Amino acid sequence: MSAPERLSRATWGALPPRCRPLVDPRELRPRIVHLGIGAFHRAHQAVCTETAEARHSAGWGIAGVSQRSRAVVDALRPQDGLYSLTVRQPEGPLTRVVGSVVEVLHAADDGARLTELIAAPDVSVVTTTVTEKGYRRDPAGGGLALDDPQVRSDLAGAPVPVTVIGQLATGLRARRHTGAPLSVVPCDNMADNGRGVRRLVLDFVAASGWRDRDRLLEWIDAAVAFPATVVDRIVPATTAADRERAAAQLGLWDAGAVTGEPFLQWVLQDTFAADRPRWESAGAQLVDDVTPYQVMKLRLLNGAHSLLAYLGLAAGCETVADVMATAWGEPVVRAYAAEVAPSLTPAAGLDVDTYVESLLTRFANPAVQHRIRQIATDGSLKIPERWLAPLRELRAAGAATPVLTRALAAWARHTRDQDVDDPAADRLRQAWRLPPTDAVRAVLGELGAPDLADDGEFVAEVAGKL
Ligand code: CS2
Repeated sequence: MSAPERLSRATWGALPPRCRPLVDPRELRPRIVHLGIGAFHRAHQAVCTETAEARHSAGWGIAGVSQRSRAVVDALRPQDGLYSLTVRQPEGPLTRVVGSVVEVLHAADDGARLTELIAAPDVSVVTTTVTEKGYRRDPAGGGLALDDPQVRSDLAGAPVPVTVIGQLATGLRARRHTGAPLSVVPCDNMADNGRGVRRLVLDFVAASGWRDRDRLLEWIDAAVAFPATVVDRIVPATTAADRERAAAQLGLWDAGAVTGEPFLQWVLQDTFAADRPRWESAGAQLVDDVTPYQVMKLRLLNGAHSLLAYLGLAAGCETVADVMATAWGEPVVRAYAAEVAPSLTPAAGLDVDTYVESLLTRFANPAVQHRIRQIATDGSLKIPERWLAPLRELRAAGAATPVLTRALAAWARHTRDQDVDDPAADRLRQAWRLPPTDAVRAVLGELGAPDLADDGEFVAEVAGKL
């Protein structure tokens, strides 16, 4: 059999009707710039944007920017931004093409176009999914890491900014001349992500040598909103087998295929500065305060994910569903949730028990094939969001935290025994040259948690569980 043709605007007419996009991409134009066009964006915000557009045609297309990988550009650009999403339902996969991405850029290669787009009045939303490490925060204070080499190089006036915050600041600087308001919408797993990213952008501008920096700071304050969001959909990294399966459904080759679980949640703080797609018609919730949703998602879903990942790797498991199929998988999630639940922010309409039950079902879905190695990456940046906040609050309230302590021990052991994929990998490896208790103190220090690292009793407790 000859290889199938590549998916693109020239070939999509050949798709079976069930696989067609909900919108005609020729009727869209870039009105959203998305920084970080990885699998998560394509399986989440891009899908909600497409659904909203299908219901209220207003031309909402996405210009997606890859930060590092040229592979994403090489996959999507020849396909005119088209790609397929396969929803991994337990009863069988469902594949269709998504039509909302209309332009694909590479941050370093297409820097001028990126700035032009962020400045364009027709663009009124910038969304981001660049992972925790993409923001280059100082782990101790949460401000911009001014000593980070790439931040330094951007601040020194690199012709094309390589950091996301540098790109945003440069784009806003150009936009100020149009006066058009903008909403910057971070979609990463960080508590208070709107305020956090706003601070980083302001830090960057303040530290820049730009002559117009004071006027720019004032304008950002007046015209740029940074709504906080909670995003949720489990999106495993795409494999070669996934691409083969997608091609079999589509009858066309799709180098940009992504997959995801059936569940999707998007909660947004309703503080937009300018026009946006009517995402609520695609199921998004617009609320005054995302905090209760954010805390619940980060501490329960992401926190349990990390716990399953580190315990599961030690036990030789491969996927989340494998861990859930062990005798201890479900009980450990239940024990973790029971311990963390008192630290959640109560809110009308949020039911912790129902949430935990739905997590257990989602984690156990064998069709999802979510590799725990993927979840275990970047632990030094994920753990503070997921475990340390509840740990501190619970300890301050005098509650016992045996599961969280065990979780930290599992992560610490992982940094000792496994090949760690983490920006702090070198320092974590070095730490294990010390005797175990000192090593635990050192790795806790890498989490930006001197309070815990200096607490001898706590360090001994974690070391005792290694
Ligand atoms: C996971 C998340 O990789 C990880 O760290 O915990 O990507 C998780 O799958 C998503 O946040 C689900 O919405």
